[in-house]
Amino acid sequence: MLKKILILNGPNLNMLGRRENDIYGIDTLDDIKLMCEQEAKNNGQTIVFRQTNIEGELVSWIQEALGEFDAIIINPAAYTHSSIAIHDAIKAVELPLIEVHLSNIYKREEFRQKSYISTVALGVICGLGKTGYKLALNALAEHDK
Ligand code: CA2
Repeated sequence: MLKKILILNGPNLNMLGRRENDIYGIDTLDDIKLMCEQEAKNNGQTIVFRQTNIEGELVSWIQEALGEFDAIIINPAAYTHSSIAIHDAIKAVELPLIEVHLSNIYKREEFRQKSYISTVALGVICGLGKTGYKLALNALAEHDK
């Protein structure tokens, strides 16, 4: 079982619950963090939950996860659709990683329908709101059991 999980969140996710509630729901990122802490506890996992608006910070955190964490859950937000740097970092560390999106990116604008992350992810969850984070933790708890 993959026990130590790093959960990363990209740009503007710190705004959750304040705007665009119709797309992203009413929960704040702190609410999602609390839900993840609860789920991880039930699963016997430990988590570190982070958010940044800076692409390079995500790259550094992914690199630093090597030897520190068993797996990564990431919502790269808008960098999903543009970041070769995040793609390369994920490929380099070879840690199991689940890509999560609150919204169904395939039902939205065409520019959101391309992910640079999916090809280096173990799995992808989108369109299920905050439940996607919970499902990702549960999938990692089951992985390689
Ligand atoms: O559906 C998702 O989780 C996304 O990763 C969210 C990103 C978006 O760029 C991706 O295409 C899909 C945007 C997060 C921004 O969240 C906001 C929340 C409230 C107000 C403004 C932005």
